[in-house]
Amino acid sequence: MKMMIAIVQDKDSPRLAHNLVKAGVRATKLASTGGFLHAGNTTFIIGAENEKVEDVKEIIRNSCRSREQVVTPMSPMGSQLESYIPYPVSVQVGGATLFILDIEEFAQF
Ligand code: 2BA
Repeated sequence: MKMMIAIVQDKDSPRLAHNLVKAGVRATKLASTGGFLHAGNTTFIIGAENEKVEDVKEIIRNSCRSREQVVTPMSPMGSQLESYIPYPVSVQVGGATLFILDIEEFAQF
């Protein structure tokens, strides 16, 4: 069994949740925050049998889109505010960031 941890954009979260339920895949959704953009995103925790992992990857791939996001960087520490001009920069966010871990034991009581 594997633990799949998928970090996705909030906009893709309802579609991914729907597609997982439709495929009979069990998942837990957590509200999370990206460390770089400080924007909300959604983390899915999915316990999947080994033979289901590729199917789940496909569902995640098909449910999530990559998007451009424009951010204005925060002022660098110690800089003179009057000389700091924050230029917006564009970053490419997601599809999905996926971690797959081995599960030593799975139990439900
Ligand atoms: P954030 O940390 O808010 O990052 C949003 C996007 O900003 C990233 O998209 C990437 O394009 C850019 N970015 C992040 N850190 C950067 C840096 N140090 N310099 C320049 N650009 C940077 P994604 O790579 O698609 O990541 C989307 C979200 O997935 C991240 O939101 C974070 O919540 C999570 N994530 C990505 N890689 C991770 C990792 N190695 N470990 C844990 N979480 C990760």
